[in-house]
Amino acid sequence: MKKERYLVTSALPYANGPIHLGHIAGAYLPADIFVRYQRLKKQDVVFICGTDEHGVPITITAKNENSTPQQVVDKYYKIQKTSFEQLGISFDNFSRTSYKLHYETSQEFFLTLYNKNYLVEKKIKQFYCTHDKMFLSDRYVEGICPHCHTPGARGDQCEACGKWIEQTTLAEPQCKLCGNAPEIRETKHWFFKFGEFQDRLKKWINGKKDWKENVINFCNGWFNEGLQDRAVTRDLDWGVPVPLDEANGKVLYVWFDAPIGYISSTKEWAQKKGDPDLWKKYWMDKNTKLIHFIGKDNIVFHAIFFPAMLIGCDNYVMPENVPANEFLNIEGSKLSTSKNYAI
Ligand code: B3M
Ligand code: ZN
Repeated sequence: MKKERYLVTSALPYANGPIHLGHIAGAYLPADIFVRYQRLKKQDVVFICGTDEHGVPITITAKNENSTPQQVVDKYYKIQKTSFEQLGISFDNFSRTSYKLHYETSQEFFLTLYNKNYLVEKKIKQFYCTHDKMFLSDRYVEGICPHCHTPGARGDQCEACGKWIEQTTLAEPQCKLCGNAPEIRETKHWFFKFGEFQDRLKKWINGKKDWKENVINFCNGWFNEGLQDRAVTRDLDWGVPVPLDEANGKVLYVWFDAPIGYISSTKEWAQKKGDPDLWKKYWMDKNTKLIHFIGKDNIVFHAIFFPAMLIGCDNYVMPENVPANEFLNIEGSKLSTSKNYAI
């Protein structure tokens, strides 16, 4: 019998705290069960993971712990890796998005999309904190969600309704660092033209018969509203530098570089095996079944955002499935590292 080839990924945990039971139940244990089953069936399986070491969750933790982002990720990478080993989660490779190989892979990806005209430069308005002297990307600002009106919505996404937020539409915005109301200033960013991929994505997802209903419904909600251009760069001093001369001081949005981490981790695995090109068989041969195990808060990134990037770059396989699991609640509340509510 011909072997089936699987590339299985578990969401890359932010290296901003120890992993908790919610992570394990959502993205790691189910993936590990699936992988072990396929291995027993003698299928060709590679199980990929690693720490997500960029973005505001890391820089905010650094501020809170009075240390640097580098110290934070070094500390939690070790703690998380050890936890996964002790739990017996059987990754074939556990990498880090701060590795040079990942920087190169992400920058190459950005340039490919840029050269194909899928990225456009735009001047936009962003919140700026005059006290902390910085633009308030993503989680640096919180306010009232313009869609569902829940307080505590972040500058990139509202956890309550799951919608993406154009940060200047938040009501009563507050800087997460000092609590002051930010002012609005102009800055320049690169936007990925998601709209161009809507028809292909919609057709692709709605042709899936074995995906979880919650995932398909969630995606259709996005398509009904219409996919919009989204900024994939940020004004931050921690992250993968944008590989353009005129982007001095800007970095890639963490949700742009993080999923590419699956590719760089597979590259690292291939290098360790002594066959550096082996990763291509898993990412570029259409017979591969790519499966992303995630928690349900990451659906849009894995079923829409990353697949659009993959289509934009050509010759990559598309996910075969995106099993997204529900949150594990304790006493009615979701476990969360950033809210410090976890076991
Ligand atoms: N680090 C979010 C999370 O831990 C994010 C996942 C990245 S997967 C590419 O929920
Ligand atoms: Zn501030």
